[in-house]
Amino acid sequence: MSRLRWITLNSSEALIREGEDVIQGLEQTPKTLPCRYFYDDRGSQFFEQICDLPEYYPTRTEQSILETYASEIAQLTGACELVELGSGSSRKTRLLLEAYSQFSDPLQYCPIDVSAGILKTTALELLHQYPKLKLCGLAGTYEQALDQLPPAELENRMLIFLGSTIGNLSEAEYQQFLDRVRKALQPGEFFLLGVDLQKDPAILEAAYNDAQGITAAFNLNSLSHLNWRFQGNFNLEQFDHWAFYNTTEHQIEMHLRSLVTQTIALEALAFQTTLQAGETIRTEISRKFHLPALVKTLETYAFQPLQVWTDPNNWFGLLLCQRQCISDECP
Ligand code: AVJ
Repeated sequence: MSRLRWITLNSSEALIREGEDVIQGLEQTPKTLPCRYFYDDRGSQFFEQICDLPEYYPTRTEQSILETYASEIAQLTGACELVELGSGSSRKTRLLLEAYSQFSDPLQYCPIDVSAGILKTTALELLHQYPKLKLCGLAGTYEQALDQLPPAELENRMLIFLGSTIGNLSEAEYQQFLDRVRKALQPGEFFLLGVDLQKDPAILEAAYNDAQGITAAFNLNSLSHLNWRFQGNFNLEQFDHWAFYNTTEHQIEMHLRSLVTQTIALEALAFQTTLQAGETIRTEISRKFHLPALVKTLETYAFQPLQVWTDPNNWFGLLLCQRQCISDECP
């Protein structure tokens, strides 16, 4: 029997809606773009480079927390199927796979990512590395994946969402997301969440304005992606990367600033809009969390935090939660 299964969730209906959210974002004031357009195959490669930058502390900090506590996490949950949202190269998840391979045979892992390219490369690598591993790769968005999660093959499962990607959601999207996760999981199942914490703005701003300009290239690449995908005419030389910490909202904002007044067309969407010189498109927010407030919110969505881990600087948090019963779910 094959150890690898693929599920592609990109329905044609979803593709149409994706184009619509580009238009919707560009019609707003200020203009915005959904940040998942960063993650085409090239963008995912840029992101991998970001993770290794000296200024970008989140990846290595979360990695160090996982190095210390992966086996404790596995002990707390016992054998379970691992489902990961936004798995990318699964580099941090390998620590969990190591820890769970002591309990689980077969070891069941479902990586989910919008970038089918990185998903495939990673899946093949992992199968080679872990002989006990059974993989079920899902190419699609978080919304699609959570709504259409295949039934668990093992008795228990843990949904993994690392890298503080939850910080990319606006307050409303964040609430909707937690509600979806609650519905996707059975009482007793686990949710492992990694979040970037509030800290000195200088450290935050450096992390999104690296000296080598990789974050800028990553930001600009979303325009190349739109050009390719929707026959756009963005000229990357007419835009600058701009990232800063918004202290009121506790979030990093990444923008692309138009250097000239220009009209942008996305031919495949029959859409055009004008950007003034100096006008920006906000391409990402990255919210920074306050642990006690986050714990309260999770509790209101029926997630009981079992354990919260941080690094010695308190820069990053990792929370293991268990889905509780609500109302009449449990006898
Ligand atoms: C891993 C998606 C959460 O917001 O820090 C890195 C993406 N953007 N540098 C983040 C990102 C700019 C990253 N996420």
